[in-house]
Amino acid sequence: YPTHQPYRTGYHFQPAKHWINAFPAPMLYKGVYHLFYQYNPKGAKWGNIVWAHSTSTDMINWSPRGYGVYPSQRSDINGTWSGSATFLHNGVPAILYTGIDPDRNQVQNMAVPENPLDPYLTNWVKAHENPLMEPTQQNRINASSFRDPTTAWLGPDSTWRLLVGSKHDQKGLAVLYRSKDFVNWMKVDHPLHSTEGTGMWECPDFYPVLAGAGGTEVGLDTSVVGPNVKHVLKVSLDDTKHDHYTIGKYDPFVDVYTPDHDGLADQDLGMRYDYGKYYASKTFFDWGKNRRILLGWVNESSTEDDDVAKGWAGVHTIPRKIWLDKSGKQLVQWPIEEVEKLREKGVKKPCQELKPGSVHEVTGVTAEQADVEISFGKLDLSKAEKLDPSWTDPQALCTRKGASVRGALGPFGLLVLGSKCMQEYTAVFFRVFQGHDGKPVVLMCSDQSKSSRNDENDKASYGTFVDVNPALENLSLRTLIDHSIVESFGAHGKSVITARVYPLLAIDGAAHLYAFNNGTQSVKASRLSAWSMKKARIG
Ligand code: DQQ
Repeated sequence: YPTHQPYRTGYHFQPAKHWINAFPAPMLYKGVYHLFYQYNPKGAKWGNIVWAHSTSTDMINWSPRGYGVYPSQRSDINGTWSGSATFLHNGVPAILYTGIDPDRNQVQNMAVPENPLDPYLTNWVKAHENPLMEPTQQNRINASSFRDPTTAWLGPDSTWRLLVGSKHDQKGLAVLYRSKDFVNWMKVDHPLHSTEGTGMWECPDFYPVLAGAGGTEVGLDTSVVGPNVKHVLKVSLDDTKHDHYTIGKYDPFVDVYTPDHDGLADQDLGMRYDYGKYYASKTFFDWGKNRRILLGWVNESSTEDDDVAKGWAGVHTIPRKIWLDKSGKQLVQWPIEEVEKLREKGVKKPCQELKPGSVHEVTGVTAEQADVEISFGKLDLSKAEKLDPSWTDPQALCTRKGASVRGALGPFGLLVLGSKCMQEYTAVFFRVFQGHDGKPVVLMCSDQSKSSRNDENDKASYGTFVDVNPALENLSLRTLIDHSIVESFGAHGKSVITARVYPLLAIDGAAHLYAFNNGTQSVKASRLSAWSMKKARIG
């Protein structure tokens, strides 16, 4: 593989080479965090899937541990696909995962640690009862759409429950199973949830969140239920490659999950964790710090030929803490605090006015490997552009109104991975409109259209509306920049957009960072802090 690798990350996890996707069975065990990942040991395209394994004590620096689960028995001989870990009553984790059998059917298997005293969980032993769940004539399960078992949770009847992703025609399904002993699993007649027209549900995730008055960031173990608890159901839509979630009420006595919003629930795909490139995510409860952690996979936006040439594909986002917003209507995500240990040399700018049409370089940090926080002062909404009622699709709006299209209140934000003369840059910004009811509408965009002079890359723009009122509070943006990945958090993590970019000029120490305002109204950058980021150990 080429020695010149301008797109390899400095602090986002990726293995030394080859293809990765999805992070099954994350967990904290005996003080050690475990990261497994779907891995092709033979190349930079998907295939030959095994579980590679790395461990960490901070989820930022990782040590490779060989393979955790790999094809070795009849029920997984053609692949060991995604799955989850569950802590059993003895405190030892069991992994449930999808195996591809000799007939290429998808079946569910179990593996347990060979030595529970080993904090690194180096070797896994497969259950001789495998497969534990399989498609049969009676259960009418689609044998090529039956995968990715969730972490199991315990019901009030001391029985385990779990979900397996599936579909029936185009109806996405979260198939529900129950077991008393974790080995014998019975399919329940009704799925926990299903939605017409959504296609295959990969990597389902189902977990409780605390709905405290005023909001709380405390995470919950997967089996917790109670009056102050809501549940999140996330599914990864194979047809669109996006992770969608709903928040709702789960009744453990009848095993029914009801999403909160009324009306067209059946067609409503719910919200997204991330409005950029982000897929096959998974959460786990970190009992060490009482938080729920979200891990996600970000695929390349380059061509397959480019991936093969550079010898690798796929990176891991910085793990995010995830919790229920105080509105109770959406989740909030924030990079784990441990990433801040990588911050080194930093710059802090005092309150600065960004005049219409201005671009301000932020110097003094390594712009291709940085963490940036900027906050904009309260805005006078009487100056905002009116939102056309037909502009309901934020991604289409970001595509139509990119960073170079002048507005009134915005576009303002950051230009990252920019070249010296601005032939290349990725723009992450806000644009504020006045809605038809007079209320503010905040659009957040990540505009990749100028990110590289190489037009072979997918340079689609991404966007989302942000639930914040910038007349009443500052509008904040944090962006983690790492060579070819740009992770942006709007309004303290209410909206997240991740992008992959491949500049030709803004590499190898030649990347620049700017704050900009391309609106007709001045805005105040009330705070701007930026840090160079140290390299993490990510092998
Ligand atoms: N791909 C895996 C599946 C999962 C999907 C196979 C997510 O288990 O459904 O690598 O990328």
